[in-house]
Amino acid sequence: MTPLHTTDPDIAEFLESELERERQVLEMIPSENIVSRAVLEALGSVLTNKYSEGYPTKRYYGGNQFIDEVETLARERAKALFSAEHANVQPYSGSPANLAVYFALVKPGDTVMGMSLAHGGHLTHGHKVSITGTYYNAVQYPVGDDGFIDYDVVRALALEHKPKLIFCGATAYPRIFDFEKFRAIADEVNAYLVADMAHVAGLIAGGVHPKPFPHADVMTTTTHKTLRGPRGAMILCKREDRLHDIHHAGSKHDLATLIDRAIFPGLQGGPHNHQTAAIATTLKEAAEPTFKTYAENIVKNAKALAESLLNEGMTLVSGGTDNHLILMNLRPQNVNGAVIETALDDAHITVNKNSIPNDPAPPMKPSGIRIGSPTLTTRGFTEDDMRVVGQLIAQIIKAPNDVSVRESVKAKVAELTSAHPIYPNLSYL
Ligand code: DSN
Repeated sequence: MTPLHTTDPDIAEFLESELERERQVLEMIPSENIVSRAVLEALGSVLTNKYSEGYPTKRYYGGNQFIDEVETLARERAKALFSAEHANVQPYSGSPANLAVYFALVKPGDTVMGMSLAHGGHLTHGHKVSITGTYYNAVQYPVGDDGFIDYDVVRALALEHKPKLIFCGATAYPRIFDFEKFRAIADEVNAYLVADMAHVAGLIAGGVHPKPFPHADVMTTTTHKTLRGPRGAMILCKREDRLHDIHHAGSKHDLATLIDRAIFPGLQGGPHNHQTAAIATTLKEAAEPTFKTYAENIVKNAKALAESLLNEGMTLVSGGTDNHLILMNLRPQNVNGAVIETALDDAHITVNKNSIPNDPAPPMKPSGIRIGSPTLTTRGFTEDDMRVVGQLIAQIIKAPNDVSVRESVKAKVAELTSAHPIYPNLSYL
């Protein structure tokens, strides 16, 4: 039982450096978070030692009595939290989870529809370089000129192309999804409705974003974003395949079985049991009343940040936010997102460059940045703190090459991070 810092001091050093980096920066990438000590413990556990291909009580390996308990608990907690009839907690991450849904529900060459990556969607919603845009006939819907989903446009595209599967969900969309409207469109063309809620799963769990069920057939989500768990994913679904006679006539499987079989043996081998345990712990934390407060604060903080940026003269896609993220249009400042990402990084504020809808600039030098509130909210930042953060970000945007501005922002960041410390007793050395 030699400790890491003795066995592999190089890696221990890198872990310590990353821990220090996380302590010192304002981490504002909206898809990131800071997990609890309990989640870290479950993730770093002996469960990584075990093979358990299959599902609880139906495994291809012996010795799975405790793994079965862990996975069953994770599934039950997921179902309860998201009002789902069935849960699969084995997807390694979000992209395989989405791929399994395609594999379960449609055939190569079938028409599918999702939000365009360039308008805030995800690669796996049918982008042309993704397997999902290569093996399937993927139709992509945009957002309207106001930055909001235009449900009339989504409907018109659906009626024109008749997709068998419609994805809703996004990675850079600051507004609420209307599942009822999506379902009405899906019903008109007999399509399955899949809600990829990776970004807002924690907001759904905390009651500050509508739930996809009962409108969606399937919900996918990663577990490491607003839900504040380990890297991983889940697929939640209805049990019944309501379109069985139209799309799966002859199959003896219900929807839940189609999904389970798509994950294993369709796409994956042995589940990552340490990840499953950490997901179970995450779901327990997310069911606590304190998590509801956390989710409310994520949205309040994002709104306070948006307000502060607007006061500084910044331009936000859709004019603001209803959730945990802000998509800023930097074109009026005549600077690209890559330059600002680097300048903010140097000032210890971490964001990511991002395309804006109808962006004339290329993806590596896009016209926007994406900023989120989940991590700072975990650290205990208040709305007042977020207003200060908005001013700091604006100072950098207004003078990206000014070294003295950068140094003064960095000093203010150090004050804010010391006022809201993380992992006080953790060390890898
Ligand atoms: N890469 C994730 C994000 O940052 O939004 C989406 O998968």
